[in-house]
Amino acid sequence: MPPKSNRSGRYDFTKAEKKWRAVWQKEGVYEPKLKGAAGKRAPFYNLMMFPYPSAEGLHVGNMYAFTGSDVYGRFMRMQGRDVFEPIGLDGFGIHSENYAMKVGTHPAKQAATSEKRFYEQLQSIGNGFAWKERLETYDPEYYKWTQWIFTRLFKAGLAYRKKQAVNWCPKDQTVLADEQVEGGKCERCGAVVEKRELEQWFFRITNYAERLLQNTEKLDWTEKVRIAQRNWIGKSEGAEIDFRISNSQQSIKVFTTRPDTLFGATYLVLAPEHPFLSAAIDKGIVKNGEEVWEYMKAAKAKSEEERVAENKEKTGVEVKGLKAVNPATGEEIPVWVADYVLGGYGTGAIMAVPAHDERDSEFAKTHDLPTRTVIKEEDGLLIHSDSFNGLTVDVAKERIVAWLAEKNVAESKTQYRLRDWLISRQRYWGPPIPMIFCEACAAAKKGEQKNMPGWYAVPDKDLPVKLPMVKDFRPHGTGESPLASVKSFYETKCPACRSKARRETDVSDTFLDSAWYYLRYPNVKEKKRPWDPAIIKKLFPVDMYIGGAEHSVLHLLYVRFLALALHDMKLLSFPEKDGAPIGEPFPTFRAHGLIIKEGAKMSKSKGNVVNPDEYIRKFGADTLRMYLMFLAPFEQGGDFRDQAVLGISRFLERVSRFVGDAQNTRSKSEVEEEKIIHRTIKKVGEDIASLHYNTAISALMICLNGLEELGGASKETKEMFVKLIAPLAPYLSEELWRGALGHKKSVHVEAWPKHDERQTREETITLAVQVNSKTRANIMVPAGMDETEVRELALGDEKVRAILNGQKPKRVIYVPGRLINIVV
Ligand code: ANZ
Ligand code: ZN
Repeated sequence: MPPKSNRSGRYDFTKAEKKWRAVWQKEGVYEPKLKGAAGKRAPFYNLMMFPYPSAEGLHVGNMYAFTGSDVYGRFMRMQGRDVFEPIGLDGFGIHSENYAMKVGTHPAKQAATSEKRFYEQLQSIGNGFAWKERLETYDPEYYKWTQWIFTRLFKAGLAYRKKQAVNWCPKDQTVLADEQVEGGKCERCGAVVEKRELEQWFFRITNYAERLLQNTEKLDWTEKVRIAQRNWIGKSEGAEIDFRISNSQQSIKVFTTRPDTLFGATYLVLAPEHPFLSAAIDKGIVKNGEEVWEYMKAAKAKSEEERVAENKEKTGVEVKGLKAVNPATGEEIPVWVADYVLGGYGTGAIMAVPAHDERDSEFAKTHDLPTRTVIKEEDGLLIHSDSFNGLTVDVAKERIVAWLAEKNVAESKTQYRLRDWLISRQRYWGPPIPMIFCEACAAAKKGEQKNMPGWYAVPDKDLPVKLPMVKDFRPHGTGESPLASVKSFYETKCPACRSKARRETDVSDTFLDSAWYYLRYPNVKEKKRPWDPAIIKKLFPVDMYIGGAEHSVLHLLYVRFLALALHDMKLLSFPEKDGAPIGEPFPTFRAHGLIIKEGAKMSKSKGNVVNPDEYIRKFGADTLRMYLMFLAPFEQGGDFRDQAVLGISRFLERVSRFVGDAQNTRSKSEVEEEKIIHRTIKKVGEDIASLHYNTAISALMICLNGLEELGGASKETKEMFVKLIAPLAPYLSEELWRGALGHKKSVHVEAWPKHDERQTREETITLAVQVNSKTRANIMVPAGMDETEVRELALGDEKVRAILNGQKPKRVIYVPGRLINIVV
């Protein structure tokens, strides 16, 4: 619960906030000029990640992120830029659908309710949103183009179908997204999640792996997010090596980053998914087929995380009746199946080198398998490796691959961890995948893409494929989307031969909705095309993108992939900026921190969720905004403390009184006044530009203290001060600007004040503090400080006090500009 308000009634924020919101809207203060040539003001696209309308309405975490982004946007507007700061709702998807199910309503109905609530809240927080350009991903006007993008990716060969195992909850009888699986269990009911094989749509993001990786180096992004992307793409350079299976014509390819350790490969391990296994069992050449089969089945039901967990027991079964041949030594080595080898990475098979690989070593110990050291610990050179002995690892890597390549049993290979983007969701609340399958064309081997007989994209004129309103939107447990039981939906005609055909009934992943929303914002009025090339050229790439670090990978990679792909298809074109490669939508990205509540994570069960509405009602939006920004550096996040809100509330009251007071228009010292305000201008400007809002706010507090001590300030000083708080406290600043200070136009379109450099020069000097002529500390003091003050400072220094330990100084010698010596 927020503490009691301490408002004195001087500034009625509830009234003022309502009034200024209406005025801003009427005057179009936050509506930039999107069309036509850039006017006097260069455009600035200030983007924040849009929210998905969760159950509880706007969360204080959203508010924290939005305010931080808005402060920056307002600052840029005052720097003379024509700022575009849009907002919308990411309302399609599993989150929203699950919530609707939980409260027993239809997702479409719930969306309407959430929309109303969210927009009301978003209005109240005081952001400079361009309200005319808002969008909702579930609006057919929007998802028409989401579907259009899908069809373009399909036509470019970047969308394809493949069978893949999906998470299946046996209790809820539904497919789950990866995010809905926690520790191998269903997040809703706790049942152990199984795997099911389903035909699904994928986007070929892996085609872009190298470019995404290379480009990452040139983006001005929060470092940890860049690192996360690099790791997610996970480039590994190594080789594929063939191991022949003895007494057969077949061989198994392994992927290794350490071909230099080949002489130490003492057994081979196949992933339980490896196709060679089931084939060999079918042919009857596996002596313990039954046992291997059981193991394969059990392993496939486990989650990947579980399988690769470091401390996990390394289980496995020897595949009896099979032997592999180490191509370097010619030795026969055993073949095993083990779930620590993943089917979806590399070739799904490894050469095990227990002497030099941690996991292999554990496995070998557990199952009593041989180990051979091939790299000497002392000097790192090869041993037990024939003609390669004595080489360094790096040289050996190359030479061994070259040697095997000549015999045609190896080649260099670059491997990425990144997988293709799984688009299909067997759910209801999403945009239907705009594809049609025709049996007749499939039989005749016809289709839009050579390798996908029978498949056609829905023609543009038939978009959007509208999501039908169906009562029965819940997953049916068949592994199919609920749309698969809506005949009127799926029955259609083949776009090519007009025979009876069937629509795809899966919907697409929510991440597709959010992979292009930023392109649509300035184009929401376009009816006939997704975007106007002139607007794109003028406004893109986005100047500043702010959002959560939890989106380091999925969203932030998808969105980059899609922009690059659309560029390559010539469907999108915007210029390069700030050294970011062409087609990169976000040259600058900053991740904000997270808010906790009095040391604990906010959660409904703990009852400590901060509801912004209550604080806004009690203290006004400005107080909450400023408090949130004062907590900690924006990129770090911090701890929300109820009582601390009062401090900011009092500060804003003081600002209101000080600026509004018509009596105090003169200070005791104009010289001091100038110094104070110019230093503040400099400091606040630098801090806001680097998102250090907390220190900007403390500078404003120090400034007000100083001015109050001087007993007043000129109108000019007050005006400058009001401009400085404008990005942080948009309502109060406007009230003072147009009220007490008597201006007609909004403070938010004013130019940021310029500081006078001469006034800001800090004339400080460093003094050595000695105790009995031995230097014990250094202190910084203003150049003109008098001796008594310097003495006090020196004696108060912590280190000096520790040394004096209560002794009274006999004498203090002061050498101005150099040192102060305390004799005891
Ligand atoms: C032999 C070896 C010796 C390996 C050694 C490592 C160290 P990164 O860097 O992540 O790409 N590996 C290959 N495919 C795998 C799969 N499907 N599942 C589990 N592990 C797999 O890792 C590449 C290394 O991981 C490969 O190099 C392989 O083990 C293993 F001293 O081969 B190595
Ligand atoms: Zn057909």
